[in-house]
Amino acid sequence: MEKSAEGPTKKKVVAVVGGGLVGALNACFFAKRGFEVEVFETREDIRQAKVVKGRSINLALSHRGRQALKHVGMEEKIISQGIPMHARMIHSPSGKQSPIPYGKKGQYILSVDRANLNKQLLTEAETYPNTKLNFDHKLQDWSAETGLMTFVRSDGSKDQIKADLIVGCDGAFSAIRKQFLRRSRCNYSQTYIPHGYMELTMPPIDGEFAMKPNYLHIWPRNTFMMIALPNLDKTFTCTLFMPFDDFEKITTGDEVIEFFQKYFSDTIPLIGLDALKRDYFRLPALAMVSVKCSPYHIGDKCVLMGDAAHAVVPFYGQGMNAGFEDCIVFDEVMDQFNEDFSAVLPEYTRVRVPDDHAIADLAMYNYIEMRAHVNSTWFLFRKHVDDFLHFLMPKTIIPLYTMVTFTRTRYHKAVERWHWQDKVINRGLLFSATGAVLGGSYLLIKNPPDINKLIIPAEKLWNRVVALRT
Ligand code: FAD
Ligand code: EGU
Repeated sequence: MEKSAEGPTKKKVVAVVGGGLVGALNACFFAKRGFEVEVFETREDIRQAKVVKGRSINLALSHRGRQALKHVGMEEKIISQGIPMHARMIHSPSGKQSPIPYGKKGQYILSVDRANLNKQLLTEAETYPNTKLNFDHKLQDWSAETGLMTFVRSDGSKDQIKADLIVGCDGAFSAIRKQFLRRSRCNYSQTYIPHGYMELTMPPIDGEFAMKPNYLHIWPRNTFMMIALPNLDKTFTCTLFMPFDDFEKITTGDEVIEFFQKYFSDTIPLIGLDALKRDYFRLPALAMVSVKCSPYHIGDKCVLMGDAAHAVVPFYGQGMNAGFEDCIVFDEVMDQFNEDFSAVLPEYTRVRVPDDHAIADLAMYNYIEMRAHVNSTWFLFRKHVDDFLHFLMPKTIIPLYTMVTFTRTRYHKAVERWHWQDKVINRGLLFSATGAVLGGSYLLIKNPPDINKLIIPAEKLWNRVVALRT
């Protein structure tokens, strides 16, 4: 099929490469504008497939992602199948659980099922008569000069297709992006972090959630960390983050139990001894990569969005949210420049690169901070300090995660403001010791400490305050 030969009266053809979360959503955005949309996806139709393999079973959906869904009329449908998480639940090594709300009532994030979200978006894209989904189409190569794309199918056959615009939504290992790297003045960097992740399922107990459902459960243990998000079937998906070296050190079922006994003992009866011994070895730990590039476009022919443009480490829960926001930003620029690709594409790069790079940096920063010194005491302490400062100066100090998670403040502006707030806080610390006294009292009222345990931890905390301020 030769799509560009369909004559001048036809609406332009947009090829969306990748039918993952961002590709499927983008198909809706372009279809809504009336383009002829062709989606090309390597995998078979996941709505028909029996087992859907792939990473991360559920995801945290927040404001930016929701706004994008709203643009295509999908917000209500998706949130009705998500589980609200109003707070984090911090699990200490002793098994003590402490909730920390995300914000005021009504400020919550949602745990959504990746496969279900992807299926719903594909089905929505298909409701537009001007959209066609092509599964079992793996992009092998394309030409930046002619825009000709070559797809291979599982039977070995090939398809060659042209489009007016190619939208690369083919994920962190994007085949579309490969052509960008061969061009002059294209920047690219990729970093694998030393940590891997492994997903474990916590089944329901007597037909009910094994832990409180409306929380993002966190076990912060410096270099090790576990996170659990609830699913509609009353299971939790627990994600264990740990350096690959440590994953490899554990080689027997007994060693798994020993390790969990030491760091996550409260979860052993909930996941189940036998399940734990078995599931730990079912799949190897998976890698996490951070990718940055710029520009995001080639001429008026091709543009990258989602992980293809910016894979971020998951330590801010923003990868999908940022990719969904890419779609809104592109849509806004399309309005501004009357769908003239030769103007829209450079402008999209200009406005979006600084923001995507900012969230990539923030996620990496949080990864480094968490593994360096975030145990459960520190996590609780930091969040209470942030909340207290916000409580003291609600207009001046807004926690970073609030700007990132609950607003559409441009990511790079959120970072700028965060640095500025830090300066204000430092000045406050310098000129008034009362702040510290008030902060201390606030913490004491919120968490009456065990006096016997207070003396040494207080000193440790102070060392960390010093470390943080330098
Ligand atoms: P993908 O989801 O990777 O989709 C790419 C699609 O392109 C796939 O369907 C693939 O089959 C297809 N494809 C690939 N190559 C080709 C080709 N050559 N030809 C045709 N098709 C191709 N984000 C959040 O917002 N919140 C979270 O809580 C969160 N948690 C995460 C936890 C973990 C452990 C990880 C690893 C990530 C997490 N993320 C989270 C990030 C999120 O998963 C990604 O940002 C998101 O999936 C990106 O979507 P995408 O459509 O750009 O890429
Ligand atoms: C990691 C893996 C807590 C899902 C960052 C918070 C994440 C998620 C946090 C994963 C953390 C870390 C934030 C949200 C969210 C917190 C956030 C991280 C969802 C700063 C499925 N992170 N995640 N920050 O504040 O803003 O609760 O796999 F442990 S949601 Cl690492 Cl808000």
